Amino acid sequence: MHPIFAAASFLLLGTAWCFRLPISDESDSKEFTKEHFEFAERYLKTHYNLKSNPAGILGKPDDAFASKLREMQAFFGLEVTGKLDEETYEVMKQPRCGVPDLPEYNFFPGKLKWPNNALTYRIENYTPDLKKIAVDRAFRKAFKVWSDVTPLNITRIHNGTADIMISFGSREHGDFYPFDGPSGLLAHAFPPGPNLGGDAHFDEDELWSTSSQGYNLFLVAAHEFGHSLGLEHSRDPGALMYPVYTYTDPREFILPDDDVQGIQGLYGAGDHDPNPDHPKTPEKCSDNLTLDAITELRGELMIFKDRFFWRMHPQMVDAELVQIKSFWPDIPSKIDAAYENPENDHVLLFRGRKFWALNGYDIVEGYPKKIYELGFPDSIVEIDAAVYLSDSGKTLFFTGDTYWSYGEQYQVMDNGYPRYIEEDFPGIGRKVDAVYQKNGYLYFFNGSLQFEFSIWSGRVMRVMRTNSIFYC
Ligand SMILES: [Ca+2]
Ligand SMILES: [Ca+2]
Ligand SMILES: [Ca+2]
Ligand SMILES: [Zn+2]
Ligand SMILES: [Zn+2]
Repeated sequence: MHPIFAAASFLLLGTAWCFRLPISDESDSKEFTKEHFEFAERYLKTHYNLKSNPAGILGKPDDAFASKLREMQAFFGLEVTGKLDEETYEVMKQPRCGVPDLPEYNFFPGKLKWPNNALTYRIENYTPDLKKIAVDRAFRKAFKVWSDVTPLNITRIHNGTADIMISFGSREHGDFYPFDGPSGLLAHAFPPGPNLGGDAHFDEDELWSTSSQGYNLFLVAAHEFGHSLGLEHSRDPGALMYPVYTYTDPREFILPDDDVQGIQGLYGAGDHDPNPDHPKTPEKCSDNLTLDAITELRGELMIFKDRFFWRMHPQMVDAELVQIKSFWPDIPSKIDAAYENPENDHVLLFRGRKFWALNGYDIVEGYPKKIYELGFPDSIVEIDAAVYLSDSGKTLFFTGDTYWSYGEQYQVMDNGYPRYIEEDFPGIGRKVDAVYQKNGYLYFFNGSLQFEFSIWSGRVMRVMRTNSIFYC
């Protein structure tokens, strides 16, 4: 039935992200080869039930291909064109679960659930990548993710047939849904039912880990067990049941709200939830929207909020929401402030006392650094917002009700700072959540309001809602 997390080892090397780089218009005109189309065709066959064979007609895919491509683009919130483009191709390349994204194409259609709340699982074999005890722990913790929020009682047995039989296998492993070697498909699980129903299979050709190396067994298992219990894929990029693999520190993992709603829709709530604070995915058009940080990156806007950021390309109306960790597994999952210095093509991201420099999507060597290296006194423990002014070569840092000016050329904090925000930027309030510069204006965000401040005339020209940045 359902297949898999498709992993791509080249993603781990970081090279795959070159597809995501808005470096120049060159990337838009990239020629797709026969191989690209064949890859896209295989992807649509596996996950969108594409039946025909369009790849032979290079550059002129047939209607079935285009229509499946549109379904896929809609699922991932991409621009729906029915054409293979960079954005679409890069999403296809991401490591993911191979279970089809559209429930109507699942092997067992309809809402499936276990008829009673007492379930069993059995671990049939082990991966050589981890100690047995680490595998046992990962699976136990992965079931607990679901049993914590439902009345489900899931216990392990060591003999006989369990409802959920768990195994590692490579290539053809006995269910007509073969794995594909390293990368590609990672794992798959069957929805509730007899025999294969509920069973979860993990591709032994992946490197399984308890860390951010390779693929984290707990995270993949928690996702697969969601299928074992009856959940389908979610379109919410913050959900565990989103089909694409994203690393999260397992120690910090709390089941997202979208998944809680899904599983409780099948089994109801339990009576003791140890972590009732389930993270919600931000909604860009919410009237109460507030932001963490904003920066440009080579002409694209990156708008940070909680563990996500929106990417906004100037030519596209729809912003794409992605998890910070899916780009940089090693930086914190929340950002305080961010700015771009186009002179050295670096984007700086701040969290607490530390900051990171990015060149494109790569973290520059030697980072993170401490903010004190920029000249801040010990009393400053975080930066609220930052913006680089190209005319003066200064970066402004906002902390509480004051701001600082930093000369990028000589890398020193300017004398006479900090100064009060209110005195030099009248009308924007006493603090700044996020700021960026465009066409001679500074756009300050404070709570649910956005202030357009003219640098030239030194005053607020317009006040808008924060969510207007998304054309809501
Ligand atoms: Ca079974
Ligand atoms: Ca694989
Ligand atoms: Ca901020
Ligand atoms: Zn899945
Ligand atoms: Zn299988």
